[in-house]
Formats: sequence, C-alpha cells, structure tokens
Amino acid sequence: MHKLAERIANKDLRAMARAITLVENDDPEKLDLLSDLFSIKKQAHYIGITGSPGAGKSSLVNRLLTHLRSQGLTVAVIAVDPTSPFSGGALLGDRVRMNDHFTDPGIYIRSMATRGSLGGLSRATKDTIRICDAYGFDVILVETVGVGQSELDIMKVVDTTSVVLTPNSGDVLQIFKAGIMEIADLFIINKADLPGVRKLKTQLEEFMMISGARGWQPPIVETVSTENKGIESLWGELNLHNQYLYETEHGHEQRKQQLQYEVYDLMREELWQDIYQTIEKDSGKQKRLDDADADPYQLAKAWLAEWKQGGG
Ligand SMILES: Nc1nc2c(ncn2[C@@H]2O[C@H](COP(=O)(O)OP(=O)(O)O)[C@@H](O)[C@H]2O)c(=O)[nH]1
Ligand SMILES: [Mg+2]
Repeated sequence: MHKLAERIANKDLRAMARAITLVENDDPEKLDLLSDLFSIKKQAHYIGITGSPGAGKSSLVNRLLTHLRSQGLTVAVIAVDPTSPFSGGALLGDRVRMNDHFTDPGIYIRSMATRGSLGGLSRATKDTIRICDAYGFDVILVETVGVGQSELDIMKVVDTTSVVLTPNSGDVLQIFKAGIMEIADLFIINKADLPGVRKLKTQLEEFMMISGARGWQPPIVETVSTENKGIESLWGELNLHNQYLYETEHGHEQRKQQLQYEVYDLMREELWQDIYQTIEKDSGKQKRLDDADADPYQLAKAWLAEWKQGGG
C-alpha cells in the first residue's frame, strides 16, 4: 500500500492534505494512491451544493456544518467556488464566522486550486472527495458555483445534488436550460424570508413536470440561512435521498452510471496526458503548431496514427 494511504488510514490529517496536493499536481503516483485509498474508503455521503453566486451556498454549508457537528458527525467541505469564504474570497464577515470551524478536528475544509490538473477541476474534485472518504469523514460537502459544464461534471460524482435557488432571481430558467433539472435531487429555496417564494415553487414544479418523471421526486426545501431556519429539514431530506440510493434499483443504476462515467473519464485523462506530453517534447511538432495555416485534420490524424503505433 502507498505510504500516504497507510497514514491516511491511520487518520493522519497532514497525509490527507499531501495526498490532495499530489492529486492536484497530477503526480505519476496518483492512480496507485487513489486505488489504495479506494480500497479503504468508508461510506460517506457525498453532497453537492450548487447555485448562482450569492444564492447563499456558503451560508448554508456553514449552518449545515454546525448542525452536523451537533449530531456528532464529522464533515469535510470542498470548496470549488472561488467566491466562497472557505476559499478565502468572500466578505470579512463570512470569513470570521468560519473561524469557529477551523479549530474543530471533526471538520476539514479545503478549497480546490483552479489551476494545475490537466484533467480539470472536476477530476481533482472527485479525487479529493475520495481521499476525504478514505480518511473517514461521515459527510462530504462540495460547494460549486454556477451551472456550467464543470459543475455538471462534478455532480456526476456526488450522491446527492442539491441546487440552491432564491426568490425573484430568474435562476429557474437557467437551470432548466443547463440540464440541471434532470440531475438535481433536491431544490433549496434559500432566502425564503424574501417575497416570491410561492411563485418560485410553482415555477420549479412546472419545470420538473416538463423534465419528465424519474424514480425520485426531488423535494423542495425552504431555508433562511441567515436565521438558521430550515436546516434540520434540509438535513432530513438529504438523508432520505441517501437512503433511497441505497435501497432502490434507481440508486444502484446511478452508481453504475457514475462508475462507467468515471472509468472513461480517467482513461481519457491518462491518454490525453500521454499524447500531450509527447507533442510538447517534440520540437518538430511544435513548429508545425506554430503555423497558423496548418491543416488541423491532417495534423491530428497523422499524430494519432503515430501515437497508436507507439512512435510518440
Ligand atoms: N435575506 C437573506 N440573505 C441571505 C440568506 N442566506 C444568505 N444570505 C446573504 O446572501 C449573501 C450571499 O451569501 P453566500 O452564502 O456568500 O452565497 P454564495 O455565493 O452562494 O456562497 C450574504 O450576504 C448572505 O448574508 C437568507 O436566507 N436570507
Ligand atoms: Mg460561496
């Protein structure tokens, strides 16, 4: 077993942080390490929280952290949101509030670097989730911002995808267009202290109907994170979904699809790195790339053929 994996199995926090850095830097040992860690993973609940900037994701995560800790559960937070106070990008007030959690050994907070990792941010995030799981956290919260492709990709590795919406924001249509409706397991109407909650709920229900029936009917939870309202029922719904995943054929199907997606994703990443590095090192090829008028089809075809033959 990899040294770091051994240390992580023995609850060494520094080893965990090292492992995450190693993964972010695409270290050649990455796959071996992750495979060792996979064999000691526990059964954490992976929860994704996404939504527009300012919807209240970080405030919710903060409240949820306090709630989960009061229940004796340990939590890892992975912030992929560059504006998150967890990654140090937010208002001072938010950051100060987070300080309560930083000294708690039952909490681990990590923000993902947005550079590095050839495989992209979503790949590094998935691997980080796995590392935290191997360490033994009960719950792993992933905060991401927006509804782009990288968020969609990250959602393919969590168990429960929750989407935060706010009244009168016009977010629903965007979410529908981005294809989030189909993969959301839970909707959170945060800032439920503001007017327009009823209207938003109706809109959501209509869009859900258009998206078609699934085995799971995503619940809509109302929260006011500034007043700590709705957090308990939010946790209740998150738990119900986790239970659903473990007890039904749909859950089994989801895990199967995720596995397939992940295997392909890993292979694509490894292949691409292999190809990319050989081209990087080849000055002849680099020269061809300097010619703005070169035929891209011809180059791609020729270099792929060369690579397949093992000529690099
Ligand atoms: N009125 C109201 N404001 C909230 C609520 N939750 C968060 N906010 C405020 O919305 C702003 C953005 O919150 P934040 O958690 O940083 O959002 P994020 O960008 O989605 O992580 C902050 O000023 C919060 O105080 C809520 O339930 N009601
Ligand atoms: Mg945030």
